[in-house]
Parts: sequence; C-alpha cells; structure tokens
Amino acid sequence: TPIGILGVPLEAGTGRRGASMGPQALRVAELPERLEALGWRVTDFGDVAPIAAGDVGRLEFEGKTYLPETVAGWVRPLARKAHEVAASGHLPIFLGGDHSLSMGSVMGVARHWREKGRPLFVLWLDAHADFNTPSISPSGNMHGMSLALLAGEKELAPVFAGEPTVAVDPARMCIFGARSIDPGERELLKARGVTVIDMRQIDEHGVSVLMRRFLERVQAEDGVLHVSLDVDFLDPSIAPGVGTTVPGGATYREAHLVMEMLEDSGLVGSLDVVELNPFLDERGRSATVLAELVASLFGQEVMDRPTQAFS
Ligand code: DIR
Ligand code: MN
Ligand code: MN
Ligand code: MN
Repeated sequence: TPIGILGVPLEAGTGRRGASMGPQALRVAELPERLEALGWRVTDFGDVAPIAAGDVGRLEFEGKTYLPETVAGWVRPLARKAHEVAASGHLPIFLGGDHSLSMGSVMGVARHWREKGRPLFVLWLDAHADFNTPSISPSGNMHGMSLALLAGEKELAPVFAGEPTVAVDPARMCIFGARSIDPGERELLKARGVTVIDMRQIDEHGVSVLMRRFLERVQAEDGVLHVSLDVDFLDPSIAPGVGTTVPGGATYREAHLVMEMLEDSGLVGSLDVVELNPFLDERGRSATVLAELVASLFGQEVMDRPTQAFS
C-alpha cells in the first residue's frame, strides 16, 4: 500500500503556541523522503483546510473547555479527509499539530474500518492518557480529551454534532508510557476498562513483553491498529520540542523497539505524530528523532532481521 501524508497544523487544543509548525518541521526533517528510501510510495496530500470557528457555531459543554469551536473546525473536515485517504487505499500518516487532532484522524479511520468490518485498536504512546472530559479536566485543554471522545464519552459529543461518529471500544485502547494522569481521568479510565501501561510497568517488565501482550490481542481478533505517537512519550532529554514535557519518558532505544515491534507485527493501519513544537525544539532535534522513529515503524532496521520478541 502507498502511504498518504496529511498535515494538521492545529494548536488550539493545547495551552502553548507553536505546534502549528509541527507538520512543516517533520517535512523538513525529511520524514517523507525517509519512507521513500525504504521503498514506500508516498503521497503528501498537504495540510487539511479547517472550517472557520465562526462557521461551526457555538458549542456547549459541561465544564471548562478552551476553543472547542476552533478544534471542531479542524477535526470535522479532518475526519472526512482521513476517511477518504484510507478508503483510497493509502496508509494514512497524520502530522500534527496538537493531540486534539486525533479526534478527527482516528474518527476517519474508524469509519473506514467499520465499513471494512475490521475491529480497530488504538495504541496511545503518551506521557498522558488524554482521557479527560470537560467536567473533569483541570486545564480545559482539548488535547487532554481526545481519547475520551474517541471512546464515545457523551460529554464530548458536540464536537462532532451532526456528523457520523464511530466509537472505538475502550477495551481495544492501550495507553503506553503514561506517567501523568489526572485524578478524575484515572477513575474514568478504570470505569471504561482502558489498558494503561505506565512507565513503572515498562521499568519492571520491559517494552517487549508488554508490547507483545497487546499486539497478540490485536492479532487474535484480526484487528487493525492505529498508533498515536505524542512527542512527550519520549524522555525530554531526547525530545525537548513539546509543550508538556514530563520527566521519566521512553528512552531512544525503548521507543525504537516499540516501532520495530509494530513494524514486525504488520498490524499498523495508520499513524499520528503529534505535539511537536518546533518553537521549543533545539535545532530540529525532536523533529529528527521523530522522523527516525517513523522510519523504524516502516521498516528501517540495522540488520535484515526481525525483532526476536515478536515474529
Ligand atoms: C493534562 C495534560 N492531562 C490535561 N494533558 C496533555 O491538560 O488534560 N498534555 N495531553 O500533553
Ligand atoms: Mn497526548
Ligand atoms: Mn502528552
Ligand atoms: Mn522489521
């Protein structure tokens, strides 16, 4: 399958400016060219065109929620475009942009896989769970609510009001690398049955055992996997270019092992690369690390040899 790239220069979902420059920084870091060098056919569909917030109309929520009309103005057309790119036989890669964009990217691919009759699983590589709803969010930032929306939380329904929605089964979601979860969010994750692999578990068991456990579940159900990679999954020492750094993240090698195992599994159907903030980055370091990780996910390896842990 050819790869289809979509840029989503959205930053209204986060408290800091700069993530809107993410898609272009990932292009400058030669993400598309790296994939082409691995033998993939790559089409860059450019950046998604948003609907103006004023044309979305006022959206009402139960709690503090910043710029929801702006976010809705991006993710509604994004979901349509994501569906279109997936339906045209491309493997979509979404370049962000803050993590609220996943409301649209995953919604679009979820529509596609429901038509195809394949269960969609979501792997959320992130320091955070992004499972807040307006009534429990301490910040009101919508990038902290995207996974909750995708799980079908009713409070967030106005974001896609009037549009077709497909919820992802929370039991098919896995958050990997977590180390900062808000109190209300933690309760909701438990109530919905989301798998949360925190850094403590990764320290104890290692990436390979935990990833393998999840990938085997996807495979057993003949599922397809959407991977959502938040820059802050990585330790800030290797990827400082993100608005919400949290110490104690994945190392360079842990992150590559995740990517290599994903590639060997053959289960990945789509990818988000989100929260890169070039304004906070150090000379494109984080952009380059991300481009290298994406290359790993699409077949770059040292020797022509699959990872032993999953084959
Ligand atoms: C925090 C931080 N849980 C919030 N979230 C995110 O604002 O809801 N930071 N996603 O990247
Ligand atoms: Mn996130
Ligand atoms: Mn995060
Ligand atoms: Mn491989």
